[in-house]
Amino acid sequence: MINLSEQLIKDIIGQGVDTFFGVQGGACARLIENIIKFNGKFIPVLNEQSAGYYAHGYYMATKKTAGLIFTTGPGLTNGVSGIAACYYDRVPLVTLVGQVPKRINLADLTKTRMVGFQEVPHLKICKPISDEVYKIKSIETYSSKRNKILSNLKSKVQCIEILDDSQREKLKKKFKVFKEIKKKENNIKINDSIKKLIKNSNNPVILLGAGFINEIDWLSSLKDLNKLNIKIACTWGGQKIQKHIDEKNKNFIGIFGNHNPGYANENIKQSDLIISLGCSLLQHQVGKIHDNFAPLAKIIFINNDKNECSRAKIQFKKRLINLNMPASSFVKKILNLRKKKNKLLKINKKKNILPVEFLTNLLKKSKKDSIFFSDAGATLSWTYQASNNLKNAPNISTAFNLHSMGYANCAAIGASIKKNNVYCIIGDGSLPMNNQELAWSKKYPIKIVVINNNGYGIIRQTQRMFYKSKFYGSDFKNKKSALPKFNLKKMLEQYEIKTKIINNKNYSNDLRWLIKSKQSSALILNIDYNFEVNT
Ligand SMILES: Cc1ncc(C[n+]2csc(CCOP(=O)(O)OP(=O)(O)O)c2C)c(N)n1
Repeated sequence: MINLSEQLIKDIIGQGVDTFFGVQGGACARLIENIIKFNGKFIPVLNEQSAGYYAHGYYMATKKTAGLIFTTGPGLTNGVSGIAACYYDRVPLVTLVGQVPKRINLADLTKTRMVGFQEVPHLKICKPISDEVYKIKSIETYSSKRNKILSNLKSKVQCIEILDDSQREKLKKKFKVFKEIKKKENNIKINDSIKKLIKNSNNPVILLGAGFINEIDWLSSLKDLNKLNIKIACTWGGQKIQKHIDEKNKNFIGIFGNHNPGYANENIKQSDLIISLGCSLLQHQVGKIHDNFAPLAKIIFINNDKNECSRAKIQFKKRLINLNMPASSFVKKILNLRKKKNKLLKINKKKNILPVEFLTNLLKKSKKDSIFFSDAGATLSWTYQASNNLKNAPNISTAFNLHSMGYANCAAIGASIKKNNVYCIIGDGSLPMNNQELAWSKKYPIKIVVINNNGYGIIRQTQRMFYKSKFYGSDFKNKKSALPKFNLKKMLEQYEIKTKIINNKNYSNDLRWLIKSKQSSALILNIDYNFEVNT
């Protein structure tokens, strides 16, 4: 008979979760042995923090859940940011963490800090950043949780702690083959007042978010929405719809949000009805003051998560109607409602600064089906502004909600395990955060663009606005608190990444070189220290 750790891994791999990221350790070595035994893949990352970012990128590129494997104590505590990145973006994930054996797993019981070596309360730490947490301390506990764990693999962020001695427990009888239970279709009715709002509004805008594109049938919903003849904008999390927009489609007005000044935001300001499909309408989308977002509009808020529905109601009060249902069911019920023509606004296009112009060209010229990951700070906003310059830009992902530095190079490598032409766009401030992972870029090639403005550009922008330009800890020259100097080119070349530096606007040859490169390559774009993101 097999033991419990073998059963757990066999079950998870059996459900198609066959790729795991993590770092070795005494309490998880057995789990890793079993991953290999059952033909899964274990990719040993170099710092647990990046494991969740790899899994995030892997999911963004493939829509497949990955697993994380951590040892007790520092293994798990290091891994927290990566788990959080997945949790806040609803990227399904299963984290497996070892724990000391039962007889010394006593810190909780004795109300002391630690009894076993590296005994840390993993589940207490992970509970707020997971949909579900489980302590597996016997065959019985696994047996009672097994259906739930396996049913949730494709949709939830789960953390499973398994005690060292339970991993070794031998099964006395075989588990039954797991069968997934199908969820019931949601059948909420759309009442007449909602239909009337849609029929009679003069200037409606549909907003599509990550929740919309996470639904299986989102492409057919998008086709249906085009028949409605209503303007469509997307959030950063819904950016993937851009690739599916016809060049001639006038209804698509671009990406909206706090860092995306332009056409979509202007239209939303004047709209009298917002139909939000799978968006969260959180601060980075609507700003800090809810009354200022689409001030003239009623809001129909469609979301799969009932807690998000109640939260949005509290924030937008009377003018928001919430419906807890999938976007696709809502779309089916409102087809053929609108005959009115759209009012399209005219606005003057702003001139692009160098990073936005460069990134626009990169997105435009990159090969079809390229996948982009952008990191944090001004670099991220400029990436989205570049994508907003194009009608059908390629897919761009980021750690949308956690916004963690050092995400994009890890996520890009995670995606490169299965896909070609994967790009990482990252600031010079963020590259050092997880640069050790670049060691993997030899096996899993990525194309890197470093936007170099000598430090943390977006932080200096905040410091300029609110702290009288004291750039403590955000550049390399402040006398009282400067960042330590490092050499970007050498950092990249240390990992055998071919690297070129761009100092001016004549970058077209270098851009072509990056797009064509087969092995990992990088361009460092040196830009003005003072460039800002206009909001
Ligand atoms: C892990 C983490 N630490 C700190 C921050 C706060 N933060 C946001 S952007 C940023 C600076 C990013 O600098 P860089 O990557 O060079 O981008 P730039 O703004 O210069 O384009 C900092 C420190 C963060 N988002 N994530």
